[in-house]
Formats: sequence, C-alpha cells, structure tokens
Amino acid sequence: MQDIDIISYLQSKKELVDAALLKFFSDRNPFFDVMYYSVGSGKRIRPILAIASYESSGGRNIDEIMPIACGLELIHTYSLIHDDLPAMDNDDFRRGKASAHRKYDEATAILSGDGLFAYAFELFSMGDNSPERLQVISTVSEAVGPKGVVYGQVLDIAESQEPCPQTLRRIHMNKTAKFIAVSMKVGAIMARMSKIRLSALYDAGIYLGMLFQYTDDILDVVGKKGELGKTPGKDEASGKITAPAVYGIEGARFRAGRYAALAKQRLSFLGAEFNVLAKLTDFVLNRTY
Ligand code: GRG
Repeated sequence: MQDIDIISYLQSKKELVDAALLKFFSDRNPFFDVMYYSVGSGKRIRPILAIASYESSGGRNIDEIMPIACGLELIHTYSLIHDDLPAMDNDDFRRGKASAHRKYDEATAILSGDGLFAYAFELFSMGDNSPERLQVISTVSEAVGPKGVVYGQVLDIAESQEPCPQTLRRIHMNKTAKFIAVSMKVGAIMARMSKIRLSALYDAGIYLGMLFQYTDDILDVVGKKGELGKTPGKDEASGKITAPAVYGIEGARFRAGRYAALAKQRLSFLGAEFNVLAKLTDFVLNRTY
C-alpha cells in the first residue's frame, strides 16, 4: 500500500463530501437554506471515516456510500445545533459563526435539528432495499439514540456528578465514541465486510472515538477554540466532567496516546488497506483544531 499524505487525503475527501452535501441542499424549499447554514462547514470527520472504511473494505462505488456519509454529518450537525441551545450548553458560536439559535431564533434552531435528523434517514434509505442498508439504519439509530448520543448528552448536562473516571468514560463513550465507531462500521457494512472483521473495526472505532473526545477536551483548555468564537476553558469553568478535569492535562494526553495505540492495534489486525485509518488516528492524536 502506498504511503498516504493524510492532510491531502482529508482535504480531498472533505471536498467530495462538501459537494455532495451542497447537492442534497440545492433546489429545495427555503427551509433547506436555513438548515444548510449550520451544515455549511465542519471537519466532516464522520463522513470521511465512513468513506475511508468503505474503501478500505473494498467498496468501489462512492455513490453507494456518499448519501450515508452525508446523513451522518446531518445527524452530527443536528446534535451540535441542539447542544448549543440555551437549555443545553448555551453557546453563541459554532463552527466559526453565530450558532443557529443566535442567527435565527430558538424555534428555528430546534426545527433545523428536527429536519436534519429526518432528512438523514431519507439519505440513508436512498438506493436499493438491501439487508446491508437496513443494518446501516438500525446500527446508526442505536448509536445516536437513547443507548448512545442522547444518553451521553443526558449525562453530560446532569448536575452534581463526581468527576471520576467511570463517569467520564460513560459520557465519552455515549456522547462521542459510539457515533464515531458506527461511522466507520457503516462504511464496512456497505462494503459487505464479514461479522468478525466488523467487530474488530467497531472496537477500533470506539478507541478512536474516545481519543477524539479526549483531544476535544484537551483542545478546549489549550487549543485555539477562541479563534472560532468559542470561549476557551468554558467546559472546565462550568464544572463539566472532562478528561483534563479528571486526569489533568498531562494525564489526559497520556491516555489519549493509549487510545490511539489501541485503535491502531485493532486496525493492524484488519490489514494494510486500513493504513489510512491508522494515519487518521495519528492525525486525531496530534490535531490542533
Ligand atoms: C440524537 C444526535 C442526537 C443529538 C441529541 C444535543 C445532543 C442530543 C447531543 C450532543 C452531543 C455532542 C455535542 C457531542 C459532542 C461531540 C463532539 C466531539 C463534537 C465536535 O465534533 P467535531 O470536532 O466538530 O467533529 P465539527 O464542527 O468539525 O464537525
């Protein structure tokens, strides 16, 4: 397998995802423009993971995976819009501009989230009625609903919790890791990966997802979130249970490195085609945004 420049790889896949998203939001009713305001930027990590694992698993038809990849980004965007609402994290900025409820109003932001969630499932259902597609729909619903992201958010906003390793792990696992893992899994499902390999890939995705949230927490303290209009250290100041709050910055960095190693160990089991995901893991470990 040839050596991959991960930065160019991420850039080229992001461009493909951005173009597909634009297409899914063009020439529809005016509310699509309102929803697209929030969709309009972002790193596109989840769709890129779906595409990378589809291609690493032998998938060759990008049109088969792209609507699914875009659907993941819509659910992610929906979670960010609702996370920013005054009833939740109450953030005025997102992705370098005014958050949806600040740009429009709360009702519009709530409805944007509702619309993106339903539209995601329309995209997942596009194409044939294969058993793989049904598996994608059930796998994603499980990961983002009350057994996954929704539960993670419930725990994240709950007050007076002990900042202990168990609570931190439960929040990170549900809020972030399961969704990241499933983004990888759906790509492999669509490329018809065997069950035993799917399980190794999912485990790699969980470790990558934990790593992703650790680096997100670390960047909140030492990163450049302020440049995006965010308040650096906001999580820390509001008493949120974050990796640095539980382990300190150095402890959190050390554990992030361990998650990266575990993810790469599982990926190596899957073979050289998954090298791109190992590189992506290193990118997440060292990311500055
Ligand atoms: C059912 C999906 C769903 C949501 C309802 C509001 C809510 C419940 C959940 C919020 C969960 C949340 C905000 C998790 C944070 C995950 C995270 C690390 C976000 C940052 O992701 P990036 O860095 O952001 O990929 P960009 O902007 O680059 O896409």
